[in-house]
Amino acid sequence: MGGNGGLSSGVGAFLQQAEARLLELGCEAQQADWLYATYINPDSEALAARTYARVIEATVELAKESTRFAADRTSPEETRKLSLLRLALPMIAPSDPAESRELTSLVASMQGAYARGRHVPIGSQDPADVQALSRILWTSRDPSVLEDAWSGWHRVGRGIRPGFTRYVELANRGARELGFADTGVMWRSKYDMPPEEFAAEVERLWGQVRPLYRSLHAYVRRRLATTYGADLVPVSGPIPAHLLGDMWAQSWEKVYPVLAPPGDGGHFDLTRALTDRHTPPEEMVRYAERFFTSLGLDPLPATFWERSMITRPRDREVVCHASAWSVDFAEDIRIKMCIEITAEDFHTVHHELGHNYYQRAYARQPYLFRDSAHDGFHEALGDTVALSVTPDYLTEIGLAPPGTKFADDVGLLLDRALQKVAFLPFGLAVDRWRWKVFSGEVGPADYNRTWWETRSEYQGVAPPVPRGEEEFDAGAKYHVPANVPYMRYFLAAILQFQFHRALAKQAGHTGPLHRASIYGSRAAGARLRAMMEMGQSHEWPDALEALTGERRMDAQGLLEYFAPLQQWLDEQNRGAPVGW
Ligand code: X8Z
Ligand code: ZN
Repeated sequence: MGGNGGLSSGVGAFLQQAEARLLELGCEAQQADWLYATYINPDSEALAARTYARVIEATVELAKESTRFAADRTSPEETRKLSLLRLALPMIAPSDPAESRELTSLVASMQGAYARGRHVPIGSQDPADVQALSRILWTSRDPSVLEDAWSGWHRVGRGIRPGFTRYVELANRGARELGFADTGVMWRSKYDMPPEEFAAEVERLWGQVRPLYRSLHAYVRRRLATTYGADLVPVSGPIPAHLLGDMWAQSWEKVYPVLAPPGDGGHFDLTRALTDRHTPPEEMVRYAERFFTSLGLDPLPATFWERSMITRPRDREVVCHASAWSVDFAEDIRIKMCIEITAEDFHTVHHELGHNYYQRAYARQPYLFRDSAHDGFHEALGDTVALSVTPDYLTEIGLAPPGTKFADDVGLLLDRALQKVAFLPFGLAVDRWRWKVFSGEVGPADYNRTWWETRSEYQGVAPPVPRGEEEFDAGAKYHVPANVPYMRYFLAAILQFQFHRALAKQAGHTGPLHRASIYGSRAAGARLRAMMEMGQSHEWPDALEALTGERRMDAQGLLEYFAPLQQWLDEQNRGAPVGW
């Protein structure tokens, strides 16, 4: 046997053992984390932290060991696996066991603090959680009620700040042991390109969509000023964050009724349609499952229905923020959600099943390839499918009775833009801020000021009341205490339109992109499946090409989708201030 073959089999055996060990520890950690997230108590918290620490310890050990294999002596597949070892986790702890336990305990306890957050709203006796407070943000048009719900929820950040500060320190120490300058650099290194190039790539994509966002922002600001008065909504400054119908001002569709194009009387209310027919939570999931099976994908396994958590249990504390799981990295897929019967959750169920269908499609890959091409792909999948929830689709499945009057195209597109275009700068701002925190450019003394500077810069929104450093408003957004990287959602918000455009073409759609639905298209489903089955085995441009024929992320699909709206917004905004 030649030297090359010998070394190569050395690396083969190493990877085989590494993957087996990580799979076993990974399953254990998933099981403990599932128990924790669906039954928060000190024991489940300790177990979740301990099992996660074990995964990190093993990953670090293996990643360090892997440096003994010279890259020129390994096959491309082996080389990719070796580099993925270092990037597999969103957090690396220092190798000191006490510090590693401290870090994973901190993350578990920050998540717990977030889940336990409560505020008694004005006019109520009962503590309300983030879902109930969010509902006030959607429905009330009374600025003082909105401000109270907003400030009340954001107080949760105060208790999260000390843990977060220490977490930044420890997670950075861990990332450095693996050769990254800090945790932010580690996050940016997961995109098959140098981390600096990724930061520039994100800015390029933002540049493509920024004019559309600014047009939308200007229109929304002017209409909100009509509702709330110029005292509250400045003519040319940032919009107060509590008036946009969402706790984080990240998607604005809840305020559609006050922004609707003049004369639009035909807005179909999906929430109303679902509640009128007393849709049970399980049926919400069935709607989404039927969409995926219409594409030729398999029905969900029986265990999905037995093991998922789809409503908030009455007797215990849980993490309600929606998520999708593959507990054994194979067939044991589940969702965890506190489903409410709303249009938003109808959409979120599609989002979560997108994760599950992706997880199941790549389950036959070797362990280290069981992930999406990049994390934006994972987040985009279900949203892509949900873009096909069009008036024609709703009519076809009987959720909208025949003859339902829908809003005209501008109305529909405005509603969609409030969900998707409004989201873009928020999706960007969260990690633009965290990257600076991890790099040390922003220290704890400036956390809150810079959080609002970043949000103001990208989103053009401002806090409703002055915020000092005793607050920690970033901590009031789930993904910050839970250590979930956020740039993935920005990428997904763009990719889903690129996917949708390619799949609509596969499905034989002609005409405007926003009317396309891929429901029932086996051809589109086959494309989707082929891409999902690749998992992380190839660099993401290969996966993108398999689905779309293109190798670059591109916002052109999004711009094409919203083109009629862009034109309409420009007409509406003529002569009015744009920007902040
Ligand atoms: O966190 C989520 C999903 C789970 S991955 C419900 N999303 C982001 C958020 O809620 O902030 C989906 C859209 C953005
Ligand atoms: Zn998701």
